[in-house]
Amino acid sequence: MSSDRAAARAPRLTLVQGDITEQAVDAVVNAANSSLLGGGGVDGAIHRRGGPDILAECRALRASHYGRGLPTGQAVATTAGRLPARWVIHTVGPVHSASEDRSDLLASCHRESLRVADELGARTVAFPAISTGVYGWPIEDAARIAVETVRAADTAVEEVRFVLFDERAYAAFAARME
Ligand code: AR6
Repeated sequence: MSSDRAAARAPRLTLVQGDITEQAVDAVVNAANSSLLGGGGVDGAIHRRGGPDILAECRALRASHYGRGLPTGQAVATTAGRLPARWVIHTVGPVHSASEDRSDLLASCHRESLRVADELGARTVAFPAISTGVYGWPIEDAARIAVETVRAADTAVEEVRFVLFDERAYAAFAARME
């Protein structure tokens, strides 16, 4: 199937301006880094609000499966601690590069997160604007990749909620979803 056509089981896309740690969904996606051991932005907020259980599970995943860290573009789940969600799906976005096209890796974050969501049986999944903070990806381009990839996904997830922190990011995603 071509990527610009909606998949047979494509999820409903919704948009919220707000904080991803406040979303009552089955799974929230974390814009993590390869270490899985926390950071700033979304990652910092999820670990702060979710509490120490998430970090403990991340450490266990490092020890059992990802001794060298979670590769960019992949995704892995933990429980969600005190967040009003059941799971956190940690994915590692690419750092934006002016000299190299890393769009496939950003698309992969969305595809892999939905694949993990399907493994978990999650039906509602909240995504932040992966790579658009510390990792420097221009918001309009990130919105294009995120919306196209999720629309083309073959998944049992029923709702994908994009949660955008500020007005500009919200506007970029809203424009793409029209
Ligand atoms: N809810 C929703 N969106 C948020 C929140 C929040 N609570 N906080 C920030 N954003 P970033 P990245 C927005 O930097 O670019 C971390 O240190 C933010 O405005 O969180 O993928 C990790 O450990 C931006 O639009 O993720 C990695 O080292 C978007 O979320 C690195 O940053 C993503 O910003 C990952 O960088």
